[in-house]
Amino acid sequence: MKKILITGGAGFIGSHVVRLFVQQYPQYQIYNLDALTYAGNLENLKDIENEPNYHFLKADIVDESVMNDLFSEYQFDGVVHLAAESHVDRSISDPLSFIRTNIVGTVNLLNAARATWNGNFENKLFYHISTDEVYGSLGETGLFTEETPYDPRSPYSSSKASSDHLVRTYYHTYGIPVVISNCSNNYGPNQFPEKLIPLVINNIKKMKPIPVYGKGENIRDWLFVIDHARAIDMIFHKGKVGETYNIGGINEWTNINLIHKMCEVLDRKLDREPGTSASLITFVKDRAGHDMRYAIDSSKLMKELGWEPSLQFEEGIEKTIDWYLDNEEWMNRITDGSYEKYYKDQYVNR
Ligand code: NAD
Ligand code: TDX
Repeated sequence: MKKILITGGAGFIGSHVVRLFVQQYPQYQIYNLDALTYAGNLENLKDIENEPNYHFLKADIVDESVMNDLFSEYQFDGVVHLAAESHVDRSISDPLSFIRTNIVGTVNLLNAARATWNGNFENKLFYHISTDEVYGSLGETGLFTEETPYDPRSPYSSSKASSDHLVRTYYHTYGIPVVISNCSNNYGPNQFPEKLIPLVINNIKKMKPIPVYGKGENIRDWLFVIDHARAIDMIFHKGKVGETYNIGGINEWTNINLIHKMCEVLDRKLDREPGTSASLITFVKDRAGHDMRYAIDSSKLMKELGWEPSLQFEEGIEKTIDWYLDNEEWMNRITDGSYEKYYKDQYVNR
């Protein structure tokens, strides 16, 4: 029986990965390890929390001795590592917490796996989940491939790039079986409303200004979160040890076009006059060091493992908007006092 540790499983992407693994692999024991920071929310997993193969461990990956103890107690065979500080704007105001969790936390997990596996790597795997932001920023043309040199520009992306390098180092130096994937921007249910898409939905619903950084011309490549979770499943089971796989949506949008698209859908769904939501668009000071364009070439993953996105964006964004409109209580519970303080510091007081 396989024991799989999934870190960060109470967060946005992690909750979809935990659900998929718990439901698809009843023969595995799934351990969701999460510190439950502001971004972690066990409500995201309510529907599967009583499954016999699901277990929750509240722990902080920055705590070295706790990581060693947990590995030695549970003897995990596989790790899917998603726990991270994930928001670029927060990394600009507080870089050190990103260094701690994303770099030190990842090394703590690698060390604990190394000590526990003790040179016996049969059927063992350390799978590190990363981002396309490690590659830096693209001009008008071209795509990030697995060979694109790293050029991170924010404290967040530097901390993720550093963790990617360390994971590869543990493969080359200590022989730990590792695999890495770098994915583009995700969207879908359960995403914390500090990120663009849920923030726009929430603000339109409440008739609050929609803050657009700079001119809104920056481009992101959006992928539905369940298609990312499906890719993670495939890479975990069929990926080649030591390899890296890029995952993307083949779906580039300028921020301003994406926001206009969402305004149209929300005017229709909320029965408002066309143009009501767009009137909330407010251009604000640009993000420091704002990367211009991300776009991913996923052809390696498509050719070698047979992955492709299952959802067209038109359908994915409708589904996502419906989910947020149907789950008002979820949004109200997480946009509490600490969210309001973050929001004011970010958009009102700056
Ligand atoms: P998220 O912020 O929604 O969730 C992160 C989770 O990690 C939370 O549950 C949080 O409680 C937990 N966590 C944070 N610090 C921890 C610590 N010290 N110890 C234990 N748990 C801790 O993030 P997300 O958007 O779901 O991203 C998950 C992973 O995917 C991250 O590694 C991120 O870099 C990567 N990624 C995200 C995207 C995206 O678009 N969101 C795209 C590509 C890659
Ligand atoms: O209020 C906003 N206004 C705005 O114009 C916010 C929150 C964002 N933006 C812009 C900045 C970006 O160009 O929208 C774009 C998307 O911003 P985010 O949702 O913050 O995502 P991004 O910075 O692209 O990073 C995301 O994708 C890669 C995730 O947060 C990362 O964890 C992931 O690695």
